[in-house]
Amino acid sequence: MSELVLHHYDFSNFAEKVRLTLGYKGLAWHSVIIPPIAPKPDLIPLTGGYRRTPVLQVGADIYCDTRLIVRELERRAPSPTLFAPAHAAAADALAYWAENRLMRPITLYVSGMNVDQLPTGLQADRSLMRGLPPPDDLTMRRAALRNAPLVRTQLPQIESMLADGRTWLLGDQPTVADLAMYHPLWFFTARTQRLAHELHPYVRMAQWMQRVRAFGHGSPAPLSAQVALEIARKAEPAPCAPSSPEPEDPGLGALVRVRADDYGRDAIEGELVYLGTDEIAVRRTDPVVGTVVVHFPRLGYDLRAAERRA
Ligand SMILES: N[C@@H](CCC(=O)N[C@@H](CS)C(=O)NCC(=O)O)C(=O)O
Repeated sequence: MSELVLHHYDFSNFAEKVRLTLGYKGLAWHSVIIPPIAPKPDLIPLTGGYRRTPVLQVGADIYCDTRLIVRELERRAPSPTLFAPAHAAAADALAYWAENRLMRPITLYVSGMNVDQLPTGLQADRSLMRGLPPPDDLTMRRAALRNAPLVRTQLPQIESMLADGRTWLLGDQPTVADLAMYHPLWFFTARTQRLAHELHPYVRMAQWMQRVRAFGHGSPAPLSAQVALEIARKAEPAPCAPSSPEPEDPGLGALVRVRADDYGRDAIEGELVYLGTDEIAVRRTDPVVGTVVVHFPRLGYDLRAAERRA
């Protein structure tokens, strides 16, 4: 398998989802530590503007968003699977719930209760990323208190999903839902133990979290950002599989703009080179890394034709 390079930082919970996938599949990978806040001068030449974390690089192919990254790892290392056909669709739906309705209140609760522990500038950066003014500590504290009940409403739901003694959320095999549900809960105590008591009543959940944690992170080896850029510069993007566009899609070869539909909405422009049922790929040429292909999931991203500049 070509070398896997993960661009990430330690306290990113979405990165934890991918690190655990690498562990579950027993993979060796290279670890590039990126800054947790913008600017990210050694990441943007690869992605063309996408700044969220994590990003997977394989030579001159760049995969954005964990929804696609985990599936790409599955494609390259199918066994053991996280997408057993009988459960894949339900797992996807559960993952969406976990990473949106569950995740957002947890983030606001945990961040607001740990304001004194946050790296300088983190909150201002995150607000900017969502088009909001930077909050002061009191505003963050209020948001934490508003969101605590929303978290407490949902934790028993997870416990009840495990109530029949099942090993994994959807039965006897791990799926992507286990990883997507785990990482927001991991975030609870990733920085401090201050809110650990919120998880204490949930015994089955604790045992299940222990099983997910046991996947480990595979075999990471540190890599400098400069070497990662050099790897991209020297590599050619892999040839694209045949596309399966919808009639409404921009034509292959068109100049397109792709951006996240929720937050971190920086636009990436390039030539549309692949469209699958749930993947978009654009080719771009960058002064630092040359030609790369940047891959996004379809769901969660806005794809449209871009104006050709004169
Ligand atoms: N849908 C994205 C969400 C990724 C995400 O929000 N990651 C957070 C870190 S956990 C982030 O990008 N924060 C801003 C940053 O790292 O610049 C995914 O699944 O990868």
